[in-house]
Amino acid sequence: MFTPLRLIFLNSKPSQRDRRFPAKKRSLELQSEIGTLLTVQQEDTIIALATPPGSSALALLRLSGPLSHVIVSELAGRSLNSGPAHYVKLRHEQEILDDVILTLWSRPRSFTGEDVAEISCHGNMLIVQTLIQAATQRGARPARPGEFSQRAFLNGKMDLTQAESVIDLIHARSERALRAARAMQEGLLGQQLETARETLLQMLSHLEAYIDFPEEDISPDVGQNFITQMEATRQLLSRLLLGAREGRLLREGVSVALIGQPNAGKSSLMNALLERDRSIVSARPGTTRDTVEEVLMLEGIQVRLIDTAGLREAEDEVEQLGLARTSRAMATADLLLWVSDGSRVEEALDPALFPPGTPVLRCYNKADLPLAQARTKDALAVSSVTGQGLAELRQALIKTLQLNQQAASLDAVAINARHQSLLTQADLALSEALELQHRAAAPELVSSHLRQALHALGELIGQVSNEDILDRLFQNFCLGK
Ligand SMILES: Nc1nc2c(ncn2[C@@H]2O[C@H](COP(=O)(O)OP(=O)(O)O)[C@@H](O)[C@H]2O)c(=O)[nH]1
Ligand SMILES: [Mg+2]
Repeated sequence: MFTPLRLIFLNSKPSQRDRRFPAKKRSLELQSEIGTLLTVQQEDTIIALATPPGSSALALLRLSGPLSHVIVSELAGRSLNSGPAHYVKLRHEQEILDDVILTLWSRPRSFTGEDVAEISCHGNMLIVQTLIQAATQRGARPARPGEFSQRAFLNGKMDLTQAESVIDLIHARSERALRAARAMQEGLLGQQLETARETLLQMLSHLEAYIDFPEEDISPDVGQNFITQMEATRQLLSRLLLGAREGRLLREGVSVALIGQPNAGKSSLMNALLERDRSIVSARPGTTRDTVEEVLMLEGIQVRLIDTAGLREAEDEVEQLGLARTSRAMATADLLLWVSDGSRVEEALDPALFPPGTPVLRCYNKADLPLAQARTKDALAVSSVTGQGLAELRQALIKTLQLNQQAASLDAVAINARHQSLLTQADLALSEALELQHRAAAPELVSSHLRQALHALGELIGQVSNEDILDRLFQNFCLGK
């Protein structure tokens, strides 16, 4: 649950030091200055289809805003308040639109914190469109993508990290990804950040109290206390940053480019790994001209397999374009899967072609045929035809890409790129504050870095932010969420 700073400060017991210094007063000023919560009253009533478009047994329409109960009451022909689900016939211009189940929530006890109505109708897009039309004629407007979650955030129903987890939850393609999204939804990241913010805010208020009353020197034990608290907070931030790799793996996955001579069996191997025919296989060299991408799930992580054109002198323009794409795929891949035809003596690839630092996994295909070339150590023998060696190849991919490595810390939440960048900013500012405190620098200098750290953390949970950034963030959501 989202805890506004206000509550934290009213609940925290004043310490000895608070009575000696006017830090308490300063801290109240600070939290209103730094932790201003955006409270934008939403006037509009919005409507959107929350289920995927198309024919289905049921479709769910969601309305949020001051008119939502009025609109559904008008369509139902009787006054409805919140309470158990209502089975009603909705009418528009004297005609029955559909018989539906209506569920109503009154503000502030709803997902968005506003009056909400959900219409569960038959899953026909004509019905859905007419219902949306009927609602817009009565004052609602179509919602923008992510607008329901944005309102939930603006009304203090969740912090920004929890709102972001809604997208993760919807797009999770594995149990591992679901678990991570749930942890974020539970507010695991927000709670830890709140702890860090609270510590920093208390330090900052003490420091600024000293600044306002310079006759009181900072005693050495208070200075040492600051150092301990800053170090503890830095440790917390470092632990959270450990979740960046897991977050990137879960959201972006990894990419593997299959490379090698034409006819080595790259396309066949890709199909065999995917267990379906995705890429065109042909005995004629140079068949694969474009890069073909498909996702293979390994350890709950999306592994994007990219089948490339063979690496050889291009004979025509199309093949040349294919080769340019191969180079691009190689440059961005997390791993190169080098496929050779073990049944033929073929020219080895020039390792100078490989981008430095990218791991290369080598395998000899066509192991069902007699071996014609000496295999390098560590290379795997596989056959796309018989399936020999494929299980080992999957294991080698998991191992080389470190897909089964659990997050290094138990409380590391799978953070996203936005979280990572702001956490890094906060950590940097804090390390500078710590350095200054060690040197017993002027409190003004320390406090300015503490402020920067606080600002970054506030932006992370959405306590300090501007509307543009928020709009952009929520636009990545789907409609009806
Ligand atoms: N015997 C045998 N033939 C294979 C195997 N893998 C691919 N081939 C054949 O090798 C030829 C080239 O395969 P393809 O996947 O198109 O190679 P690419 O050019 O590297 O993509 C085709 O005739 C495939 O049927 C294999 O494991 N065993
Ligand atoms: Mg091919």
